[in-house]
Amino acid sequence: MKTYKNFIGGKWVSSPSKKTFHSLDPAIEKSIGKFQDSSELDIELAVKEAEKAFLSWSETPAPKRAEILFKIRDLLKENKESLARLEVKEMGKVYKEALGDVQEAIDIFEYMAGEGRRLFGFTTPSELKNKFCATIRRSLGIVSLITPWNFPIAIPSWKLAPALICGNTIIFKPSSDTPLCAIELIKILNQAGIPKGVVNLVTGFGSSIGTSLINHQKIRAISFTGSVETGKFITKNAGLKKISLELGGKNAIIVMEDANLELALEGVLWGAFGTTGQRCTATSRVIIHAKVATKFENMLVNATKKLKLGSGLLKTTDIGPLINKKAVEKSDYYTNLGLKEGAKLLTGGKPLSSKGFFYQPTIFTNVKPEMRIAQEEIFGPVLSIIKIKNIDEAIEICNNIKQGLSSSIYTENMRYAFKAINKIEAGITYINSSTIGAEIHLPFGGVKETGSGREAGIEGINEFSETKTIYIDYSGKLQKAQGG
Ligand code: UN1
Repeated sequence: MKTYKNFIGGKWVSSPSKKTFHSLDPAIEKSIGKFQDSSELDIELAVKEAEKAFLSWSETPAPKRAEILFKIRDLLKENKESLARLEVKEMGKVYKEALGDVQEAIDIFEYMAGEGRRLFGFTTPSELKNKFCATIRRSLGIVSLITPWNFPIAIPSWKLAPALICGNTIIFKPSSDTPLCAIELIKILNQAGIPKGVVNLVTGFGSSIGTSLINHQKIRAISFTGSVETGKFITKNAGLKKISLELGGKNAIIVMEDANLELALEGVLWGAFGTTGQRCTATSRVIIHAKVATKFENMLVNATKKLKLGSGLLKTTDIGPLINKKAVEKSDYYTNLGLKEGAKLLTGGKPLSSKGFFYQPTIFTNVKPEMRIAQEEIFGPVLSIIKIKNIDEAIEICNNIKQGLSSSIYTENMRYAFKAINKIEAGITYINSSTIGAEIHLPFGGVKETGSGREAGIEGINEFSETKTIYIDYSGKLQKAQGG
């Protein structure tokens, strides 16, 4: 069994903790390698290296930094299939989706490399004569990137690419469920020529290194994707650091009485059961007009029963395993809870008895909006159907949750669509498309307990740079703004 190391200061090193942990293939419950169970000492070391590397990296002209990012894009392209296969092995998603995950990484490195020749500030007139006003962007310093397992190549890349183009140095802690994907990604960054100390990878658990990653005095910003619970912990413990948090959702698809039901069916299947329901953007509620509910439920149950569970490497597989045993227990817990709460189980509701962390795609109907299965994020293939009588009720129920990441409405009615755009409390609203499928050049993030900040697109640049305002007075005399 191979033991993998941390990457600190340009070298692969073992943790002084001398402890390791395993990463499992969730389809067969077998270890794929041993990884450093790091301690605070590793973070200390990584911060030192990141600090040493900062001056030279932040002073490297952004178009030069971009050349390395373009190289990373090229290497990701070259290694797309092998990275995708590794993702299937370590995380379980089906191969086609894994290819999409790597493609998202390719896209964001390309986009952010392009930013190397932009990183725009702006100029604006002064209220005074002979005075020039502008803004520039500056690097933040050392940033901490803490990433989940569900997009083990894409989400780290969403954070690494903008952090790098903005000239920051990085401490990167990937999920303890997908350390090997992170290691392979870092190998590519290293091969592309990222200077030593600029990106430091430390594997391990939030329980042992999370706190120092969050409150280390030298770390200037934290970008985290994961649970609400950890998000709240970060907010409490980070002090005055710049924080960006993406904490998931309880995303709904609204299906109105005039919707194209075939289209809505495809959107619901993809949103609820794609990636085995393990996306922050996954569809976990269908809010449907009572007039079409029974018809749609029949269509949905028939289609769901045809979905095949299995290894993500098999062409015949529609749904891969969940990430680990705990995730299976969580889906099962919510299924039992749904039954207790009085919802009606239409299909699924059980783990598979074979090896691997598989759970049947599960659909409940007659769900009341306030039931816990309709309120709490399950992060598994468990879907709740709620019936409504009109658009206002649909939007009210859609909004009556703690989080607000993604949302969707299927309708042919422009008035319904614009009402959804204006009234739904979420960072993303799709019209006639599922709740998943964000593109990297648009901002990604949410409202309420989904957290703060926006990743990707130009707003990703804002997360990893700070603005300096410049006033240049060339009048040769003291001019007073606001007249004195
Ligand atoms: C996530 O689940 O955290 O929009 C990210 C999507 C993907 C990204 C999901 N492009 O579903």
